[in-house]
Amino acid sequence: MIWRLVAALLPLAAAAHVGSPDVFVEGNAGPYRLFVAVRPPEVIPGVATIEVRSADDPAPAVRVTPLPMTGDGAKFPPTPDVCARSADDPRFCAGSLWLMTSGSWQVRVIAEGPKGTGQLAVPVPASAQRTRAMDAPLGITLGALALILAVGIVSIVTASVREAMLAPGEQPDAPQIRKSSRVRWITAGVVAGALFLGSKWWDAEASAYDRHIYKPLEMKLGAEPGGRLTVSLNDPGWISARKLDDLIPDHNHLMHLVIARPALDRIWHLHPDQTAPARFEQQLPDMPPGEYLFWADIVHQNGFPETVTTRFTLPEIKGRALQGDDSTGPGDPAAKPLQFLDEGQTFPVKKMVLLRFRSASDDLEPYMGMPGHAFIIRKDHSVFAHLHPGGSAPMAAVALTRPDDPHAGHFMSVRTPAEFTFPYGFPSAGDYRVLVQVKRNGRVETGAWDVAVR
Ligand SMILES: [Cu+2]
Repeated sequence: MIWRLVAALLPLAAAAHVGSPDVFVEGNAGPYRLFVAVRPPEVIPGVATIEVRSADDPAPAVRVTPLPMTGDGAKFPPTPDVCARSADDPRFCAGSLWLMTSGSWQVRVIAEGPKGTGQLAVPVPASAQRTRAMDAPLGITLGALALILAVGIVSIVTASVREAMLAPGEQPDAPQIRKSSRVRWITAGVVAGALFLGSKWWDAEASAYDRHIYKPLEMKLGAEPGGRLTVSLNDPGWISARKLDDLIPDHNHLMHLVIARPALDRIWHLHPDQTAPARFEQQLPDMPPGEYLFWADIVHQNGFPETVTTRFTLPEIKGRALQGDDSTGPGDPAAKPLQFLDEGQTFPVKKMVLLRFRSASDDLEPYMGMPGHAFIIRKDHSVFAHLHPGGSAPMAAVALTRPDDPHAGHFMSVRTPAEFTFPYGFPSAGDYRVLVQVKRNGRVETGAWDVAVR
């Protein structure tokens, strides 16, 4: 239908995390410390916006350029665009970049200043998320204009047949009036036919476009009272490039499975083993019966991350104790392993912030190579994000942007500081729960805090 006029072409947003498409990264571009936010556009091809804050004073000049994560395109970055410095804050700049196709992208941030030049690559997954509907005023205006045009064509053709050959002041005779009335109906038919075919063409374009819209993977679960959980992933059909046999480990595991009770009072962070492509298995610990939320983080070979989510009711599980990197918490919500330095603060919507945590003692050990892992979950479960001190981009994707650096996938592997931060921007106003996991004396400890975003 003409009313379904689709305002734009290929909408786009990130698939990693749920309801949290923007990418936030803290890292070094050579000698400069940068905080970068990349906001993927709503349509593809579309414009991503990039915001860069520099920790250095004076701030380096920043330029940005997009390139595919892998393949030949990754070797030939286009000429970078200037990141325009803010008038009120010289350490902040903003820029925009076109992303032309769905897939795994990186934005290269180039900083240049008195200390030299450096680069930081930010992984950006791009996928069409929805069809943007035309807004009502524009639709009504265009519809009215189309109607005027259609009526205009019919009246002009009819009038020309009836009166074009007459001398001034002469009246058309009866046969001419009959002829013009026949022509009116024929013209109206032709115009209606053209409108109908135009509408069909529009629908065909719209449905071709719909096929590019991101369709999340589906997750089917099975659980036995003895604790065997089976996870199978299913592709409902999206771009042909999506495969399920191409997963790569992200901080040591092919899948990070987070299970939470709906009240978010307890989470389980598990790492199922892949038994066949798209098939995983996990031994659960003891768990009370009831409904649970599941989020599974995976990363494809090209660095494209996905979070698969579902709800599932477990029977009472009498399982085995957690092993390896698997963990659960908080055991006692009052006993927090860390101090949240921004506790009680109200956070802004979308703006990049640093969530700051400090350990009272200097005894934190790396947990899967990192000082801490954070899960940000909106209380209504519409947002789920898995963060690390380096940001919201998966470590596996970060590693792909630095193929020559064997440690790129790890924030740090030896010493863990007593204070660390998670860069993030809350996607919407609401109440969130922030869960942070650290390791101490060989045990994973989990803290939970409530955060208000307005
Ligand atoms: Cu993690």
